[in-house]
Amino acid sequence: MGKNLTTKILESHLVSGNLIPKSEIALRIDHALLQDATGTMALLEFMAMGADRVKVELAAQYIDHNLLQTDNRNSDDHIFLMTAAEKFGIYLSKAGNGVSHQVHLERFGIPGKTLLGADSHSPTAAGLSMLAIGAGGLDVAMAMAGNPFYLPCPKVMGIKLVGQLPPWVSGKDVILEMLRRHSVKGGVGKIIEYYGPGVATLSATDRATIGNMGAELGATSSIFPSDGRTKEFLDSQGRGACWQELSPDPDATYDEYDEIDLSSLEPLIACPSSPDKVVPVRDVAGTKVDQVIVGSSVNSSFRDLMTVCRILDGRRVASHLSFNVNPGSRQVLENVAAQGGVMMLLLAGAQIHQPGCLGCIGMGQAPGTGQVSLRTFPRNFPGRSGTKNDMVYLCSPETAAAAGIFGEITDPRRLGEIMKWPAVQNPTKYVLDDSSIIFPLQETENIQIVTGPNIVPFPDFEELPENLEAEVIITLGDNISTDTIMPAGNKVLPYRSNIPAISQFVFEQIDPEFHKRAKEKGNGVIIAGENYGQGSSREHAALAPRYLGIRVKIAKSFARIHKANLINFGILPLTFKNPADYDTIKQGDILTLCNIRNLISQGENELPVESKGRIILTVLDVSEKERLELLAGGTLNYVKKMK
Ligand code: MIC
Repeated sequence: MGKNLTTKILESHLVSGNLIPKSEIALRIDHALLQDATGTMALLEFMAMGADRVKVELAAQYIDHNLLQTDNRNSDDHIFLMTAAEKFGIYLSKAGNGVSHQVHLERFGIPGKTLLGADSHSPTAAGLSMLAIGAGGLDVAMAMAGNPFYLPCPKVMGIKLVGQLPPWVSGKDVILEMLRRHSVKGGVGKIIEYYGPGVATLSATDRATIGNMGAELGATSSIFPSDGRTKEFLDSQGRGACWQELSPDPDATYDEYDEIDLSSLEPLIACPSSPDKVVPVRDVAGTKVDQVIVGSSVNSSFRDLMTVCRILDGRRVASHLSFNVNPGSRQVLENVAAQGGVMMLLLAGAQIHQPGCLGCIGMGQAPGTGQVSLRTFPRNFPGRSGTKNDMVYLCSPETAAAAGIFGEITDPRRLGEIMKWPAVQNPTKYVLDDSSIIFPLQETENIQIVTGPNIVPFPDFEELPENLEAEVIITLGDNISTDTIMPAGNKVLPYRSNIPAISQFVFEQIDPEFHKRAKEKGNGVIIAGENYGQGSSREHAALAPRYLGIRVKIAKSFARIHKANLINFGILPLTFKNPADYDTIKQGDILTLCNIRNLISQGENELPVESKGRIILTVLDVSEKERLELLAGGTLNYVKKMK
């Protein structure tokens, strides 16, 4: 039986375990990726482990999220990151150099390597055939210190691509089609491998778009073969020597199958406020648009931006809307400029912002009340833009540009009536500029790490008690994202290195009293529905609730990264054995868990929870190692104990 590409890469990096879906495996990690919003905490954790030099082949710290310097806090964090990166042997990409995913693709990505990134969109590196996985900062810190990455072995979902995308349809429409078919939880526990004759029709950057938003399917990762198109991209970056061919065996098999005929796709759009509320653009055509943003975490490559430039060339955006461009990297901006694109955008009335995440993480660019915003971003969870009851749609650069011109949601194929399809290709040789990357030094003994007043030491957590009586602090529905649990945005992000301060914002959008209630009660429980904690990798969505006294979360199911983060900070991630029990628990109920240390250390999978005189059975689906971490009150405690 032939092997798929995922299995080949997993096998070549397997440190322990067997490739049996759901069983725990440990993988050797080649590259580590940190961004500033998660990197400060990850580096504090790295230091708390006593580590002094990164042990992966390459670690890169990007400054791309906290770009607004409204007071000392983001700047303090950035100085900390720069000095810590210098000390520990980490590449540092300065503010303004671009979004981690785009820059990593351009300057560092290597086919066949593994990457662990403290950002859920790390699988953008699928565009270069890397097996890239998003994880909490602590897991990335552990990997940087030389430990393998532990995860439940995923299934492999094979997506056969046939045909070729028609004009005005691009990579974003492929991943939106995946989300339309499989939903925000369709990829949980899976790596999505694209194969088949259609793959060769997609450029590395189109593949990167598809890989990036595999995170929205809940997938562990996504992967494409490494072929001539991969080589073409590496050659254009002056890095052709890194290329190697990688493909599944001709008779490879997959755990699950689906097929997309690229030629049958049409422009798609995700409606407010979930990436899987996907419909054809024509279904919502005519909706007035107030704001358009192209770029950020995804669809910020040269092809994406230059496509928009060519569409806008010689035209003006509708006078009532604001049209924004967030380049993925300085390199993208320089190359777009070299081909005249900047003038096309300026003359069309677009606003050009510095390369970075910006509005994608609510760092500015919030839409006005009741305004419709069309973005090429990866996610549109409620309130993520920074505006209450926001109406954010996700679409391709082509659809964004069409809305810019017509002032309303428009099927971009309508542009064919006024212009020729630009069919933009990535350059065969990019203008290269690494002036904003600080390379690691060998001699680092005299380097002092600067910890400004915004860097607050990591809190101490107690180990798990034998018996726990805890109150239900909140009950929630399905698909609660980490944006709801631990909001981002320019007000909250500067506290990512200050857990006491950031914890005041937990559930702020839906329950501003949550943090006070939780703190008052001492021990707390959160009850939730399916796919709890979908979205970002931010460990603060576990760390801050733990700081507020949350010891247990009982859900119908969990998203992968959030569940791992809960374990890392000693919160029990339990699921209902009988999902109907979810309806019997109300806010304010007192739940009792007896003898839990004993049960967990004995390897028990079912934990009884007493509620109102009744026993509810919950399931603890974790590995042996995770049991020890939970008992210790979290992974850091466990690591210290093992020393
Ligand atoms: C996101 O898109 O939500 C982010 C911002 O990139 C996050 C990381 C974070 O919260 O810092 C992610 O996806 O992991």
